[in-house]
Amino acid sequence: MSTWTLERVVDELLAAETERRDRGPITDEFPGLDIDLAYRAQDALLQRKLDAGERLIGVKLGLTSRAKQQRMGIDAPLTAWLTDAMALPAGVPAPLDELIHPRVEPEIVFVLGEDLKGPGITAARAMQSVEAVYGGYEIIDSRYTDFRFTLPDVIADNASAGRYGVGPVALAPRDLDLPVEACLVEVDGEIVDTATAAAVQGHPAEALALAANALAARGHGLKAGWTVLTGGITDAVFLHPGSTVSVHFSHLGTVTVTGA
Ligand code: OOG
Ligand code: MG
Repeated sequence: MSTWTLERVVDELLAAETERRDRGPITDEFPGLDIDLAYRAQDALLQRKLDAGERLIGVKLGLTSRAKQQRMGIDAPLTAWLTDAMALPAGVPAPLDELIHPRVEPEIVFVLGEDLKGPGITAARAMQSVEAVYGGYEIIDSRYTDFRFTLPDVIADNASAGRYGVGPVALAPRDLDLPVEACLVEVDGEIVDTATAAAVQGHPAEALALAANALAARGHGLKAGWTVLTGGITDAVFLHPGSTVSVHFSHLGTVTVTGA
């Protein structure tokens, strides 16, 4: 067996994604994969996608709510990259034949009107850079079997990023009391979870500030026009063929995705 290198981490994760197969945690075989190296792998994986023609369109946060942290057994938030290939337009079914074991989670989504770069960004400052707030969902699709991973594993795996979609309503930050914005998750007509956006770090703007500061430490900034997924508000639900997940937000409308 060849030795583990950063490039091999990227090769194996990309192969799992394109061949639609899950695998054991890389840290089981490569304990030297620490958080720093994992972020370098995440950046290298992004670069491969950009080289293949995808466009960088934003960032996502992971594990920003207690519900997500408890489910995954990791209590530290992380950041990852969004490309245009991940965006699922409204009404387009989720392509289950391209995914491994997709799960859907509700998210507050920001679109930035100006650049935002740490360090020292507060939630209030972060919110000034937000042009529009949407209710959305993310389809996570870990490349690891049973979504079992350590923090470096999930960082290298671009935080399980799969697809995402945004709802029909865009509001300016001042037109919304974001922490009390409620969401209700429904699977085929059955309500399976409810929460308010305060579940995300007390306020999703805290998650945006966290991303700006964490990315700055690695030399990156967020750009005007970028989309930011602030992290799952509730636990994620599996998306099965023919099944529909709807997320109803109190002011941000309803967003729906069906597994095809
Ligand atoms: C890790 C990705 C988490 C979120 O919103 O918390 C994430 C996972 O749960 O597989 O996207
Ligand atoms: Mg998410």
